[in-house]
Amino acid sequence: MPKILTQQQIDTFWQDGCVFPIRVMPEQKAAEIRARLEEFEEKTGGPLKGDLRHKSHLLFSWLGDLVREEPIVDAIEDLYGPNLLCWTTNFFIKEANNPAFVSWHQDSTYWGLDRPDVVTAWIAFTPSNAANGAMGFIPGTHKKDQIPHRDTFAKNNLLTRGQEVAVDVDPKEAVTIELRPGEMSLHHVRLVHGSPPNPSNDRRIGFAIRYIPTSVSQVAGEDSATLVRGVDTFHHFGEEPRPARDMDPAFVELHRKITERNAQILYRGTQVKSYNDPKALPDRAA
Ligand SMILES: O=C(O)CCC(=O)C(=O)O
Repeated sequence: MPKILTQQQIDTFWQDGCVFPIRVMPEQKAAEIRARLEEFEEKTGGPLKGDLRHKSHLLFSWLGDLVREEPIVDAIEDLYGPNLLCWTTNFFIKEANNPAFVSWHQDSTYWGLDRPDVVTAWIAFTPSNAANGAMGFIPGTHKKDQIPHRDTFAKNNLLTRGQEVAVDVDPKEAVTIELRPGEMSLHHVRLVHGSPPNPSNDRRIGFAIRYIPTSVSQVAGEDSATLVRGVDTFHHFGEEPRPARDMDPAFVELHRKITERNAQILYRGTQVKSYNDPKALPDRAA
């Protein structure tokens, strides 16, 4: 018996590789989360940058809470069972009237995980729609194997390497994921997806939480993850603690070490050494 998704939503996920919209919090709560983010950005002089966009659930207690939020984790359990890790999180922030975009890609390309049992909960903190650069996907592409990608390092691409699938994608086949604040979409790690720039007058803010069952392992280096439900009898990942307050110096240091190691996995084979490397754009996401 599923915990929160309907059987139809579960079937849609496995058939299309994506299911949406799923409300996981009231709009008001999403607005409060946005306000907390923007309060921090105001205090620190501008949009969240570099490694602060990654694994941010280790820096901010309200994101540490979010990755464990019951409706979100219930939905993941409906797809991948009761023992779950949050492998990473990434902010995808597109500023107003900004050329930042995400090329067509499969998430699995550089993540180094041993099998494609990974699902992203993409939570909208603002509306995300055709007018402000919402994500789109090509239904059914998650059933393909790993597709070759080319790295472009294109200036405005939000992906670490500006990677894109090395095959033609017909944009007419794409489905746009329209979300209200507080709704989420769930997408499979092999799904071909991407998003255009945001020409609107407000920011588009999404927070991607990557979940895996505890049996998945990392094959490209040492790695850590956050247990969000059940038990981890595999111990493939180092265990990450939960922050009790924002920007706790001990967590800031731990986060620095973890994201540096994580960047080495994602950027392996390139000249880039960390998310804060000048060769990596400061707003690069995943
Ligand atoms: O936020 C976007 O537009 C793209 C997000 C994405 O590629 C992802 O979450 O894997």
